[in-house]
Amino acid sequence: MKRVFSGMRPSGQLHIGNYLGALKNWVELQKKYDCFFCIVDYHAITTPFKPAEMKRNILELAKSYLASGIDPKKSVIFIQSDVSEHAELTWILNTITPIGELKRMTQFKEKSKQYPGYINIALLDYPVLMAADILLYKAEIVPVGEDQLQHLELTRTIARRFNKIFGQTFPEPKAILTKAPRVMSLTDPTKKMSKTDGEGIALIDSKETIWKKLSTAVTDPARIKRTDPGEPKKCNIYTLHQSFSSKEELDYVADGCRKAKIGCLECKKILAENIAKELAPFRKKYTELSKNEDLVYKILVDGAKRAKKIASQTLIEVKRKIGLLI
Ligand code: AQP
Repeated sequence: MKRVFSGMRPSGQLHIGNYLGALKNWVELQKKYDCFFCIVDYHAITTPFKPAEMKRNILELAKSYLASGIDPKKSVIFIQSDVSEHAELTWILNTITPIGELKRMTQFKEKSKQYPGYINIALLDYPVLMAADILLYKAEIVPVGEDQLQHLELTRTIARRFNKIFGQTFPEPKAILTKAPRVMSLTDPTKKMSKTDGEGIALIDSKETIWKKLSTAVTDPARIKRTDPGEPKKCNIYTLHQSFSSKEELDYVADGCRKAKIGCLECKKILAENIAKELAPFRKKYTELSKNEDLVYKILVDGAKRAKKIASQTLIEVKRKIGLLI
C-alpha cells in the first residue's frame, strides 16, 4: 500500500481553507492508502507563538483531525516533536541543501515580511524539516494546499540529491491537490485565508459566527449598489459557493448576480446556510471529543509509537548510507 504523509501547524483553529485545501482529501485518502497525519509543532514554533497556548493548540488540532473523520484505526495521528527522528533527519538533509534554495522560498519571504523581528534559522529551514517529515516515512503522496507546492518540489529535489549522492533511499513524493487548493481571505481576496489572521471561517464556528464573518466579506467590487450587476467569476463568495452549494443554487446565484436580481446579502445567506450544514457533523464530533480529551491523548501516544517504529528504521538506514557509526 502506498504511503501518504501530511501535517498541519497547531497555530490556531482550522478554517475552511485548511478543510477544502487539505483535510477533506485526507479523509478520502485513508480509504486507499497507509496514512500518517502529523501535528507539526516544530513547524509552529518558527513564527511567534505563546508557550502557554501551544499545548491547547496541539490538542485542538488533534480533535479537529478526528472530528473531520480521520480514523485512528486506519491512520496514524501523532505529534511531530514526539518523534525525535524528524529533527535528526532535518540536520542530515541540511547538509545537502544550499542556503540559496531556501532563501528563494515564497513562504520564507512572506513570513519574513509578516514578522520582521522574528526571522530565525528555523524559519529558513522550515522546508527541510518538511522534507524530513515526508521522507522519514518514504511517503509517495502528500495532500496539501497550493501554497505548499513549492516546498514539496524542494522535498523532491532533496530526495533526488540524497539518492544520487548516497544511493537509492527515498521515493520522490507527489502532491495531491483538491478542487479548491487555494481558498482566499474574506477581507482581502488577494491573500490566502490563514489561521493566524483569524478572519477565516473556522470549522468550529457557529451558524451565527459564520453569518457574521460572511456578511462583511468582500464581493465583486462592481456591485456597489444592490441594482449593479456583477460577475460571479470575480467574486470570492461565488468561489466558495462552488465548494458548498448545489448545482441549482450555483445557477441561481450566478444568474441573480449577473442580472442584479439578487443582492450580495441574499447570495451570502445561501452560502452561510450551506457551510453551516456541511460543518455541522464536524462541530458535533468536536464537542463530543472535548468531553473526552483523555481519549485524544491516548490516540496521540499510540500514534507516536507507530510513527517512531518506521521513522527510526529510516534514520538507521540513512545514517548507515552516509557512513555514520551505527
Ligand atoms: N487558504 C488555504 N487554501 C487552501 N489550503 C490551505 N492550507 C492552508 N491555508 C489554505 C493548507 O492547509 C494545510 C495546513 O496548513 P499549515 O497548518 O501547515 O499552515 P499554513 O499553510 O501556514 O496554514 P495557515 O492557515 O495559513 O496557518 P498560519 O496562519 O499559521 O500560517 C496545508 O496543506 C496548507 O497547504
